[in-house]
Amino acid sequence: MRTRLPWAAYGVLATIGGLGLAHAVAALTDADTSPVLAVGSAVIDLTPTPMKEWAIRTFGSADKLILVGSVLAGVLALAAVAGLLARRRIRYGAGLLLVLVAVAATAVMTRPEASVTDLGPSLVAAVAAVLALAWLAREQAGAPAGGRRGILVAAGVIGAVAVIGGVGGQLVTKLRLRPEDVTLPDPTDPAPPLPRGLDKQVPGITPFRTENDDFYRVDTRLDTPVVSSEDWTLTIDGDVGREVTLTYDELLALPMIERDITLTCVSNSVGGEYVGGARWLGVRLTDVLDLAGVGDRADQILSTDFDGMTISTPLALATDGRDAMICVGMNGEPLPREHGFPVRMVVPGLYGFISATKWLTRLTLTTYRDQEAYWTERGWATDAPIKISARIDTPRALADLESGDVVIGGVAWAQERGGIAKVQVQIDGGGWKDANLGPSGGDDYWRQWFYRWPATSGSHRIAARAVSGDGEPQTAARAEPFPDGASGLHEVIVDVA
Ligand SMILES: Nc1nc2c(c(=O)[nH]1)N[C@H]1C(S)=C(S)[C@@H](COP(=O)(O)O)O[C@H]1N2
Ligand SMILES: [Mo]
Repeated sequence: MRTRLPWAAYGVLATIGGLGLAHAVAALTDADTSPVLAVGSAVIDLTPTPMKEWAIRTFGSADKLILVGSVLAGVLALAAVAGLLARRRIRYGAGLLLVLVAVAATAVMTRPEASVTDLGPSLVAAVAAVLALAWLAREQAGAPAGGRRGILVAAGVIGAVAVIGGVGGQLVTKLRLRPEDVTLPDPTDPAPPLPRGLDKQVPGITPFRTENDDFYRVDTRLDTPVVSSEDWTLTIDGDVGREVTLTYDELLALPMIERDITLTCVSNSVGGEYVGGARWLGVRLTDVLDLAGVGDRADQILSTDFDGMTISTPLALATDGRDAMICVGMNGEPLPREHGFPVRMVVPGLYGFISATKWLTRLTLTTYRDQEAYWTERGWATDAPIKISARIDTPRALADLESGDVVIGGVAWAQERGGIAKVQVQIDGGGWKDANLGPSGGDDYWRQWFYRWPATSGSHRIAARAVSGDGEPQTAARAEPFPDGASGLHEVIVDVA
């Protein structure tokens, strides 16, 4: 036992050294090819949808951290085994390390837009880890005579490489993530000023406008892509009259519209956080499509991001007169990198997974029969309008309240259904009472609401429901997010003293 434990540690140390160095190389070249992240991304792509949904529900926004942590833990466990094998024969240990790197390299190369240079970090990891293990093994062999000094030096050097590589890689990535300095044009078709919401009046209510830093983020990536506006182009191809490619400056030269739109994720559970309201600046999608001239066979717009990830949007819905946009700005600033810099799509009324492509580079006019997008391959719906929904922001579930005047408040949305006409509140299964609505930010934007409740002591159940402007009530029928969005009423239980 005493002689084995150090060998397990050598395996782990050698692997950490290799990974640290690979992380630095990845940061200096292209941020997504770090071996651990590549394996994590592959796991995301290969995970069956129900399990992915379970992970999102259970871990919320920590899901990716937990994923990367698990991958790392698995790798280090195998690295310990590699160390133990190396005790018998260095070749065996090195062999297992090479198998690990081969798995990572496969994950790297199966990314849609992978190129041979993306293998750099994995190769560095392989060479560094094997050399490190060999060094430790040699010092260990000489240990009885030469004492422990040689091993300590080797371990120190390898540890330092791991730390410097890891921390250095993070610093370089941080630098690369700095926003680019671009100037956006003023909208030719501006949005009216957003009215003052209920933010001040109703403590605990969701702000009427979501700040960029607070805007939910949902995508399949483990890193934040760095796409430069100078290298960026948008190509419109497929069933078109002529293929068109636009540069960033050419896009900015087109007429700009500005709209307040509430974005929603299909993975949002009833009462969940994956929804946000922002002011978007961009070009009308139909203006861009018109440059190429859409043919008469296409029924979907297959959009592709810089890395080959695809999203499909029903052509008929995207071009039915709604304010579908190719966006460059969010809340008065260039798009943040997390939200798709330099250019993304936003289509009001459709869940993000069939409309809101970030880091957009291509629009292909095609058919659902001919081509499938990322989530279509995984069983999600192709037609997924956002479901009418009211959320209770305050009081929080299981809150302890004082009896007397309690203000219940939240937000509700019914994009492309005439907005919100009514929100109603129900206490303990009694009659539905109309809530007060905040000002309107337009039909594609959410609406704040509040209801004054004379709370009496005891445990109470509060429910809310919305009715859309075109007269459709929110359904109470419960559905999970898969395959076309959650439904049901948001309810919270509170305790009144
Ligand atoms: N390139 C790319 N775009 C994407 C995604 C993605 O995984 N990759 N996720 C989509 C989903 S599911 C949603 S809900 C929205 C979320 O946009 P946000 O992160 O800016 O809130 O982006 C969409 N655009
Ligand atoms: Mo989503």
